[in-house]
Amino acid sequence: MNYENLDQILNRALKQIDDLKNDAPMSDLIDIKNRYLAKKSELMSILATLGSLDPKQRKNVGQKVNDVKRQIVDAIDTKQKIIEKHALNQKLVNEKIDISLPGKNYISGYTNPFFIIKKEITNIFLNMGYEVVEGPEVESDHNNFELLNIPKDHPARDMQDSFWFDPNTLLRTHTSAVQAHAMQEANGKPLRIICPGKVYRRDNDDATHSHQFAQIEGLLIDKNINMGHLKATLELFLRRLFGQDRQIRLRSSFFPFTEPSVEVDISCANCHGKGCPMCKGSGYIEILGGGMVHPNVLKMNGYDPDVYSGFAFGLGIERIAILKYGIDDIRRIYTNDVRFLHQFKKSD
Ligand code: FA5
Repeated sequence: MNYENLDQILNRALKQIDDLKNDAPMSDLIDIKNRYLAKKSELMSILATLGSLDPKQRKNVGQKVNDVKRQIVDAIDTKQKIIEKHALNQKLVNEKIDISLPGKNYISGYTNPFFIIKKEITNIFLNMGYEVVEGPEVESDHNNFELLNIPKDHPARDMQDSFWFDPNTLLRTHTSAVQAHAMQEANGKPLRIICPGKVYRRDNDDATHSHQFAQIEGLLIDKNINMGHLKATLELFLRRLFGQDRQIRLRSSFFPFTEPSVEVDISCANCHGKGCPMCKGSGYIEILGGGMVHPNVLKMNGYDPDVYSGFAFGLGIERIAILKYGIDDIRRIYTNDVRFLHQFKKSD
């Protein structure tokens, strides 16, 4: 074996490595590496012939080949670092950030007034010792109407036309439907719950009506409960929500599941009961319905009406939001326009 050959290989390899420009693609360096160090390269084929040499020659040639190989490997490593460093510097120059440019102004969302009011109402009742209970939105006719003392063909059904799946299944028309579930689960024991949730009615959408809206039902059952408890509870609730100076007024009304039944009005924030355009001259604004749980409802749901009595009430969350924030159209609550939501930043 001729050492000159090996020197030639080394010189050629070092020159090719050296000639590579700093911005050369890494694949060019890999090509050189394959050319000189791959199994079938000239240098490696010499290694393969070592076995046929006599021992002395084998040792000398072996050392020389390894020496050439190490020098080529070192040169490739050094070049690789140079190419990588160059590429990184190039990247840093190209991706330089001009921090003097104005930033992007992202508009963040704000809590919808619906959720602000729902949370406020829920917290008021939680503080009064009520528990939050939920029920299904797809209900049976039995729970939505019959167990609430609204038998088939009762005219009160007309006020709450709904979306039916079949003659016995519908989207619930009010959260009062949760009453039956809760009472039967309580198994004749005292009960103090609120039930927030979506309800559905075939109402035409306008500024104050939506075909899908949300209610909160309240239900309290215990011994010796009377109208005074209902009035005091609602007064406390409405004053906490709207302010201590607000007066409430109970007007007699009708719901098949409460007897007596009431509509509850709150004194107008604008005129404090004197009468103004906002309250259409009456001084009061209607806010919710309620009453004493009808003995039939107690009986049908497992309570002895001679021992237990209770009150119930139901309110529309969106309507309360409209009143509290002076919103002109219920549909604004559903469309999530950022310009509308932006006004509720402080309440967030
Ligand atoms: C009821 O739904 C009774 N279940 C409430 C009740 C519960 C009475 C327990 C007695 C005892 P009413 O149909 O009035 O009642 O509806 C209650 C509230 O829901 C209304 O005061 C109003 O705020 C709201 N509401 C009714 N219809 C709509 C609608 N289409 N869009 C938005 N809110 C509505």
